[in-house]
Amino acid sequence: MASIDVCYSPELLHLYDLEGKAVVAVDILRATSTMVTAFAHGARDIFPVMDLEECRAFSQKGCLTAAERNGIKADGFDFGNSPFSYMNGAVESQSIAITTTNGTRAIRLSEAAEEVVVGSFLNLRTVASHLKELQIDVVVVCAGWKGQFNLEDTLFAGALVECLEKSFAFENDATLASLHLYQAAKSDVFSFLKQSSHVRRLENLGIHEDIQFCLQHNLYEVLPVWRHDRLV
Ligand code: 3SL
Repeated sequence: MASIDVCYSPELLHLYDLEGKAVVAVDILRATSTMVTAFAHGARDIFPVMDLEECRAFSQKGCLTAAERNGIKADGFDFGNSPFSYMNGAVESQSIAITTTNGTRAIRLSEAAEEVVVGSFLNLRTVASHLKELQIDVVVVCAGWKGQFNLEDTLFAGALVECLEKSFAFENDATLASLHLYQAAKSDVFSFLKQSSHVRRLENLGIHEDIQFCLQHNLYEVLPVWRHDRLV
């Protein structure tokens, strides 16, 4: 039986061997939720990059560009990191280059895996079905915040473990803890996260709707997958 494991921060990835495994990269607030939303609204492909200048250069190649640092849209880019910006038809059939504080980093640092998919509550069921079919070992890579643990990505990991618990083995405490945390939170994930650091950070920036939006389960059926140099 294939196994599922949870890595709470990209800084811990050196402890994991990703070879031959599937990674689910997750940044619930908000990068991977936003990418899933962009694909659901017709984006052709997404180039997640780690650096602002590298991202900016994609505009020369005909891409839309998006950048966020510390929750704020960076100057000179087409979009920030709010899922609502990607819903008005602007990304239909477009290529987008995006850089965010933590989420794009989690994706790019997972490239050694056999397959990298982008997960969020918005496409939870689709991710789970795909992994059940794939039947290879899975590592959920939580983006965290600047190397530190965060609650929202861990809750997603627990939700995914709950979906897969009958078909995947799990042995380590990180996986078990994420499952228990999600089971404690799932009746009202929003309230559970009220005190969490990134929810407070976003609320201090006046960002409220994005939080509720990103916590919705199974709104979309898209599955962004890493292919060569981009998500498709
Ligand atoms: O860290 C990230 O990648 C972002 O998702 C953070 S924010 O929600 O845009 O502030």
